[in-house]
Amino acid sequence: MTTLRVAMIGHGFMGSAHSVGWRQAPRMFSLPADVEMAVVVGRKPEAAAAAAEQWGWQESASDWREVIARDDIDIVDVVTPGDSHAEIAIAALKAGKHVLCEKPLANSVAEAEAMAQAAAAATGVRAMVGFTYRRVPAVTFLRDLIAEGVVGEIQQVRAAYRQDWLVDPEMPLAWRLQKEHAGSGALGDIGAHAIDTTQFVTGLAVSAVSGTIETIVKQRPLLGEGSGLSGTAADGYGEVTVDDVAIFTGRLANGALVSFEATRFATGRKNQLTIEVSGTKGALAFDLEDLNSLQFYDRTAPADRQGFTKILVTEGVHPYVSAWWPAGHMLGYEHGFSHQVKDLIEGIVDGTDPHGTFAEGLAVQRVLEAVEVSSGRESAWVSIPGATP
Ligand code: 4PW
Repeated sequence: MTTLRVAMIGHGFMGSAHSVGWRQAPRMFSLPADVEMAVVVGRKPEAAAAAAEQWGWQESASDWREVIARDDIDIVDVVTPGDSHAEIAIAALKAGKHVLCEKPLANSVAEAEAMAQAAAAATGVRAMVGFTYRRVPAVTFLRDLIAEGVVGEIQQVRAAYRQDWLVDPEMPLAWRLQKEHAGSGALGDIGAHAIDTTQFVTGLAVSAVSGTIETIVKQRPLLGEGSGLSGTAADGYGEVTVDDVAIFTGRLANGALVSFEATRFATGRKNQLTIEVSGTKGALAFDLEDLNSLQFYDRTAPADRQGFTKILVTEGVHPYVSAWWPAGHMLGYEHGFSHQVKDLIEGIVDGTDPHGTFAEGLAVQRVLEAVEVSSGRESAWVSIPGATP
């Protein structure tokens, strides 16, 4: 059996999540290739060595260019902030490596276009963007049910990603709050998931948007030590240069309307991605805070038996589930990262692109940019006489 050796560039919060995926997938699924966690790369040698030790990477390094040039590396996994995705992913594709890149694909449409072109031009090489929630079994199953026609014609969608980690005005200025590193704020970091999930489960592209983005807390303490979605403050304050909240309307290719919300100010909502798809025959809803289930409403059921019912997506017949525990046992956030690895390895061996292609990442990037363009146009607001502040 072929052995595929992985280099992971970056090792923050997403690096930990990806490491779990690389470690677990070959143990839980029978993959068509062996996978080796070869090297983890980080700018600070000591931190990269600690990450290698913690997650079981064979070695660590500090220069991603040297690692990408190595003949013994087959897959490059990019888990750095968005400002380096394009440079690393394009270099890796040109070097003939398969690439898994965290979302959003890039910090701009221009970068995402260059990445999609590089992926299309790289023959025999797979490129995948890490929209991990596609591979939560309930979300994959939701997509399958819609494709089967259980909701009929889609007439309306509600999609939201809500977190609350920025409600505290003293939460420091992490890289996710700096445009030069993150590209955008709630919009690109979590709104990208809401957009991608909508396009993925409905099979319909978002064709137009109208919306508003806003920064609620405009200055924050400078970051001392930081990791993931938390950090400690250093002296002084700095400018928040991204949005905290994005609220927008989208139109799908079939004409249906979508209400989107992406916010880090939803007090009490810790990490809630929700989607509800309403159609002529029924409706389906998913909530990441209850990720082992779907809600299904069947309009064709007898009138005296109608109402949303809960489907537990924990059985061997559901996507990905049979590889894990006996039926009825729950899965969590981290399993999506293993499912992502499974699909990528199978795609590499089959020579087919797993879903979540760079072209799909580019499609999301175009929607993100359109929301920012729309938000910049004051004409989108119509004032109410007598109510204007
Ligand atoms: O991709 C997203 C992250 O950047 C995640 O899925 C959730 O929001 C958790 O962290 C952020």
